[in-house]
Amino acid sequence: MRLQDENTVVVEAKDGRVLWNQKFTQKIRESSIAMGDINGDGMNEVLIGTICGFKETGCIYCFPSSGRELWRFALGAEDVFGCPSNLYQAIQIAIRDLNLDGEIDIVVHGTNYPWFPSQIAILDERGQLISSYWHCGIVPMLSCVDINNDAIPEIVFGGTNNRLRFSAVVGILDYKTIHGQSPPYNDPVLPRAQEKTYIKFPFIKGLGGENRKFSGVREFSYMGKEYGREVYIAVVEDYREFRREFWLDANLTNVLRIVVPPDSRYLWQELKKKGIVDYDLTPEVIESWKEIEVWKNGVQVK
Ligand SMILES: [Ca+2]
Ligand SMILES: [Ca+2]
Ligand SMILES: [Ca+2]
Repeated sequence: MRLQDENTVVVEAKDGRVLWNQKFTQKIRESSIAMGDINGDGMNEVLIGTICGFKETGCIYCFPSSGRELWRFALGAEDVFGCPSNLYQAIQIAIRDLNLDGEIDIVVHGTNYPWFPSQIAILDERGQLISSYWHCGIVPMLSCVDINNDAIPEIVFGGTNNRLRFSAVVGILDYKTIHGQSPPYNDPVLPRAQEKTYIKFPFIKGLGGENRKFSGVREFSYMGKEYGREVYIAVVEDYREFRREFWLDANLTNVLRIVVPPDSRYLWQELKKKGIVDYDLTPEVIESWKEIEVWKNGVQVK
């Protein structure tokens, strides 16, 4: 399966023979096509997510091996976080058995156009919505992995929260917690989500959300053990791709240390020459970035 152009998906047999192709009026991202046996009949289905047009929202389409459309699911909803647009673009599709019942679950991720809510939703094999989580900002990173090695997969996502002053955030959900709204939980309509963990990273004075310079989490991973302690790393990208690596403890509530890679240290000098920052990258400045905010199960714990 591959994208022939930005509107056309081609499905080929193992020998390269074209089985079928499908042209869409809307565009498609490489990350929003997926293939797998979603209904357990031994044959693969193809899932394709589209980018919205100016009037129609993006959809997730399911095609069986015959190439005839089986179902479609329209992304988004009206009026989420008071957003005037109900157009959503498919960003990503992931398939994985999240609740360990032996059946594949479909995770779809879409973002509002041109505004900010993101939708992370689970669909069943017939394209019916099981539940949606609404995030107040873009989510450029999302993966379905067992991040803490307890054999239960999590949905780990990273991005920006517009309602938390455009700060970099990372969130961890599982099958049971894909529901409701993200912090700061101030939408009067949607229920409060119960994220397993949700972290807001502090922005950098001069480069951060106070002047609408977006920060975002770009990577999140389990690093391994250091001195017998479990360590996770979140990579935060600030203005002009200035990067900070946050080393977090096993509970994801404390910053053990912050590493600024050499290329970002060089970039800091450039930003200083241009007058964008007017102070040095001292150990005290880096130490001041350790003040993260953390939510667990819908309650701010730090
Ligand atoms: Ca199938
Ligand atoms: Ca399942
Ligand atoms: Ca897990």
